[in-house]
Amino acid sequence: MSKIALITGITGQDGSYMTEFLLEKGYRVYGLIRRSSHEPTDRIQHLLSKIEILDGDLTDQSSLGAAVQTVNPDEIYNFAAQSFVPTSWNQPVLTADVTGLGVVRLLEAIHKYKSDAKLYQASSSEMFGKVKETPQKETTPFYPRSPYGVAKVYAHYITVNYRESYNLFACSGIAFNHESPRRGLEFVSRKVTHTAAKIKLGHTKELPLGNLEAKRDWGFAGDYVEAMWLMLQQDKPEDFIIATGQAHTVKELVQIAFDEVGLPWEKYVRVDKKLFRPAEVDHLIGDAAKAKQNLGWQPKLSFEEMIRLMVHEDIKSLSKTAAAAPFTEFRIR
Ligand code: NAP
Ligand code: G4F
Repeated sequence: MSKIALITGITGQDGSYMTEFLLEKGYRVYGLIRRSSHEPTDRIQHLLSKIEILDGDLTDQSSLGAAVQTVNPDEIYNFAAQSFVPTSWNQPVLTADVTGLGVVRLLEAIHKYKSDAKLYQASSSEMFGKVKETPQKETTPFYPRSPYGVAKVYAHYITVNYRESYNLFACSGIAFNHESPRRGLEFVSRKVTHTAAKIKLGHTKELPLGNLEAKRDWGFAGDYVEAMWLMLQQDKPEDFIIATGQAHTVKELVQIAFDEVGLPWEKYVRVDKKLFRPAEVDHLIGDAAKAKQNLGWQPKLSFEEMIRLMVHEDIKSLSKTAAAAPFTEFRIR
């Protein structure tokens, strides 16, 4: 019998990679999608005929209860969140509601309707914020630096609490930044690769950025979903760091992307103070020794390979779009 998985945030980056991963393993996959006035399924268009979609929202208790009852899942992957850190200063209450309280709503639904389902909660290295220890481990204390980070700390501890209170198989992956050609355009990796590709194709002339000195431990989303799945295949629920163990600055990211398009980055990058954050997370680097030892997991794609791949994919897709429908500037002229 096929296992059944319910994925929240299935339209996002991780949701799309996890769907592919689980379908390959023979799972029946259900995805929860919130109501939208437009079609949000571009990342999973190629998978729609193989999965089932339910309406639901992390801010709505009844829709989560109904989804868990309808699907009766063996495994639940909770990727849904307001996941962009700068937005969390503009919309702190919404971020707390979706990214924080949304998790207790989901835990309540599981506790009530399917208490033997296994839950993966998408915790974040952003919880370490102003870091207390380097590299960060499962035991490193949290010091979040954004409303998003604070909401994720709540989500993390409420997951631990439901595990300890009700014996749920609920665990968190404390994932460090992970990227891919499907990454949202607002995150720095994709902003850089997409804009470098646009500059190469002559569609734009500059790349405004914030703090070039911030360091992150960037991995590939396609590698990270395997670690998340492995966590739910263990005998007991535990939390794990998911990271590469290597950190790079935003400037290094820029240098690789512009090297891939064969252009000098200094000519195009403009530092814009408006893109600096009210409180920055300067340096994140994870120690994934526990995941390596207990799950037998390790990342495969290197940072440099991933950035070059992202640039390549951006050039490919931008060239296709341009060929299909010339840019407005063209048509006006
Ligand atoms: P993402 O691309 O931003 O996807 C977020 C998903 O959440 C989208 O499918 C979005 O739906 C959905 N969503 C937002 N608000 C919702 C609501 N109220 N109800 C239901 N669904 C809602 O994020 P990602 O990069 O895949 O990350 C997945 C998860 O891992 C997130 O929880 C994120 O915070 C966490 N995380 C990510 C990283 C990383 O580096 N990528 C690292 C650590 C932790 P729409 O398509 O309708 O917007
Ligand atoms: O790509 P970012 O926006 O990712 P950030 O803030 O680290 O958050 C991501 O990773 C977290 C895991 O630690 C996730 F939980 C979260 O959901 C999200 O996926 O920014 C990375 C760094 C920051 O230090 C930022 O200040 O890049 C710096 N940066 C410099 N210029 C910029 C820019 N970030 C963005 N988004 N845009 C810029 O122009």
